[in-house]
Amino acid sequence: MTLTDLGWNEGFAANFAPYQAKGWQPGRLVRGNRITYGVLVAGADDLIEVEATLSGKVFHQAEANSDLPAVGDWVALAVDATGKAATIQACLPRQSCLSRRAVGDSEREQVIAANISTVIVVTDAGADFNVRRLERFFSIIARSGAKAVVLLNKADLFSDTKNLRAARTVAKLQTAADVHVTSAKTRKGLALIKGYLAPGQTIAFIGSSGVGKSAIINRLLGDDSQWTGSVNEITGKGRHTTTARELMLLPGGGMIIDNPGIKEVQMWTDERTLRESFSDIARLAAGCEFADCKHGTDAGCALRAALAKGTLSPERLQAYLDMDAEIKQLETRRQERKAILERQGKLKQREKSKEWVQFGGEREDEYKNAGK
Ligand SMILES: Nc1nc2c(ncn2[C@@H]2O[C@H](COP(=O)(O)OP(=O)(O)OP(=O)(O)O)[C@@H](O)[C@H]2O)c(=O)[nH]1
Ligand SMILES: [Mg+2]
Ligand SMILES: [Zn+2]
Repeated sequence: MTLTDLGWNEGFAANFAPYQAKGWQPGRLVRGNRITYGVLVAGADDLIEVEATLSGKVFHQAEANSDLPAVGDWVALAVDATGKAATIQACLPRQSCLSRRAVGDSEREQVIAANISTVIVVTDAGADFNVRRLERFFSIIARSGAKAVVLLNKADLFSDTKNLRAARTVAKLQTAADVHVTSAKTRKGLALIKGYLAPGQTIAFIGSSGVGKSAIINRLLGDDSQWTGSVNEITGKGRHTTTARELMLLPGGGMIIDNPGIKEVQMWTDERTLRESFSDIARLAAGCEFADCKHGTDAGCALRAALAKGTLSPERLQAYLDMDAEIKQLETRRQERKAILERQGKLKQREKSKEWVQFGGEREDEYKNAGK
């Protein structure tokens, strides 16, 4: 396999040119924990994974968490003379990026995966099914630049009618999304996922914990032992919960990023993406008889007509009507965030240098040497 199989293209190559001149190597980040990172680079005859650390410069220049390298990023690596130690010297501009608000730190953006072509949201027709959550997912996916796909997994647990009804609801929520009914257990629908996996393409899987993201991925990886292995090997009970994000290359080409389940319903979003997620209704509302129609009891309301026809669901209409309140909330949060950032402004530099010492001061030297 080559860098092209990993998704390398002309755009990345153009941005890499100045780093090439420094003798650095391009690589794609496959896992990372902020201390060490796994990066795939071109070896003598195949891709090889090297362990890399972050250069002091990249760390210092990051103004937010989202500026730090994330899984899926293309980076410039300085490999030392031994060929073993590598430092990440720069992160190439992302061609797409899926991000949300960080858990427990609601005001900071967290990158879920970079440079992805497709985002697969896994849910089921049962208790996990939640229209509002799906709308949130659609809005962060719309902002990411990737294609949205929804899997109604665990189809074996529900009736065909129930699966199909859920699928239709999703299709109405987001007409641009592909919707499939799947079962990791019976393999139903799994062959369709391969259609999103051309060489160089990257799929990110997201969805609540326990919906079957890893089970589906294990099937695609051809690792059937993992199906029964969903029982925790150490305690012998419970299931294996994904704790780290990881990019995996599939034997037949294409890449998959598994993610820990998203437990937080509220995600980072902004007014623009929120409005975009309702653009179909906004267009419909343009057909209301009165320009200031409240879509309640007003005569000639196009939305109520659509509701009556069944082409618009009551949940989606309500979400649309709640949108202004939600935008107001977003604005309040944004202002709070600004105030916090300003207050922290003075402390920031001091904290950074403190953090950097904990990080390991020797890296600065590595960076300097590598840069020569
Ligand atoms: N019946 C049935 N069970 C499934 C299916 N897919 C997954 N499961 C089971 O659901 C449980 C959770 O599956 P995982 O693949 O670990 O879920 P996950 O989405 O990766 O969860 P996190 O890693 O916590 O985010 C496991 O016990 C699986 O065996 C399915 O299609 N049908
Ligand atoms: Mg998992
Ligand atoms: Zn109206």
